[in-house]
Amino acid sequence: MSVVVHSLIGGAWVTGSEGTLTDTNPARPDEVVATGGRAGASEMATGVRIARIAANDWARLPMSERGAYLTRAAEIIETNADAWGEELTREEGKTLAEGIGEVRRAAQILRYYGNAADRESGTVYSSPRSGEQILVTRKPLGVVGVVTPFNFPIAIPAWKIAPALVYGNTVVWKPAAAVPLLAFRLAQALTEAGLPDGVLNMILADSAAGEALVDHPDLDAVTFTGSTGVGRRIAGSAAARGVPAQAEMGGKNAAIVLADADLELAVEQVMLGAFRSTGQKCTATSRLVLHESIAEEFLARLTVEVEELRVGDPLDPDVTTGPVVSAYAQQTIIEGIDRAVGGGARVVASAEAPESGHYVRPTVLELSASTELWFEELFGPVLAVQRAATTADAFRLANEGEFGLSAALFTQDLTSALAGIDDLDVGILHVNSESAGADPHVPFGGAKKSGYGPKEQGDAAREFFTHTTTVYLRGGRA
Ligand code: UN1
Repeated sequence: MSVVVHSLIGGAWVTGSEGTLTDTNPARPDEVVATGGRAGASEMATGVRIARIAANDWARLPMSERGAYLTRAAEIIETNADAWGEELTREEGKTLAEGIGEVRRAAQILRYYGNAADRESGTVYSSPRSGEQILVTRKPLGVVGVVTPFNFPIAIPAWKIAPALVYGNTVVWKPAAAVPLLAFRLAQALTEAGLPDGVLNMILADSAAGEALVDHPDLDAVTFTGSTGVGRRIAGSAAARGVPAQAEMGGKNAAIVLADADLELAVEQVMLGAFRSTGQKCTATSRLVLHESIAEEFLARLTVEVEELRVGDPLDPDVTTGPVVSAYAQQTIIEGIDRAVGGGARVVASAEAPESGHYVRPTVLELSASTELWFEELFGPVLAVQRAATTADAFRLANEGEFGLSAALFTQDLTSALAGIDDLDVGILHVNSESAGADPHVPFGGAKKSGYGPKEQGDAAREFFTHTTTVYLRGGRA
């Protein structure tokens, strides 16, 4: 039951002109989940032109009316959560519970931005002159290019597109080539919600056409989530044209378990952080720093849990861990594990995985020094461990490397928690919970080289998707 998907350009469903797109199931690579036409650079240019035409009327609608489209789309998404969640699982590979959960999360994100008009949308300052007030009002940027990754096929698009739209921008969106079906579903939901033609243009294309989009001279801003290399290139291209860019890139997120931690809780949360979604989250736990006094016991408990992981078809409700997204990802991750083992890493634990399908054995590796696996993001179910003699040492190990997206600190001691808040150089810190997860109303994004430009979500999204006009307002001669 393969679905035919289309791009959305100017309110019309369009079959891309650059050949065929085939969306397969990473658990069963010969199963086709969706097919359609692949678009190219010329469709990107058309999308930008149409988004520009639509921008003026859209920006002039009251924010509450723009938000109402998002709220209606949220209802449509929620109604279809089970069916679309299953489709998500079939094209991306996360478990069915996570697939359905992600679709619901997208609805929640749309609902949050749907209510943006109920929240503060500018600031009033007092003036040093009588008879005057100073207002800071917010205005849309114009046309925004949106480029999204495979690993959250509907939630990440929702958290970029919803704020872009509600703050009055029009959008040209290139979803990841691996997940066209959920992109089509989100575009369908917004279209069925009555979104005016041309406000959202969703173009199914490969990365070459994506480059044509992000380099397009008529975009007013670009927002991207994905690999570090691509993010930096997009940021450079946007900077050269003088337009803002937001890039959410790599992570190598540490869980730090201190001597006094609740080990049962920490093991449970590290398992979730490292292996849910098969480790394919930029916020996944890929490093583990253990205080040496609890390291043996922690690894023994962790090993029991890892060996109980059930890797297989993510539609099977007993399965805990699905495939990775592609044969290429599978090969890259396995090579990363092999290189670490070749370099002396000790295999602490691993789980069985099926032969056919893009599976990787979930693996925990202990390193004796900060070697490649401590720094390189593999984006799979691989956890690198080191031990630390002191809390300060643990924080130092966690801070190594160029990334600083999220961390999880396990301690019951308030002094240590406060020290972690001060010393851990990350954009998101979880104290006694796993490193992944994000609520729509609070800032999301990384420190160091994990993020470029303003953060996402909540008020941070408003910062990125608007510019301000400072108004010195007087009634006339004072
Ligand atoms: C989450 O942790 O639930 O690409 C969200 C990613 C992140 C989103 C993580 N931008 O994995």
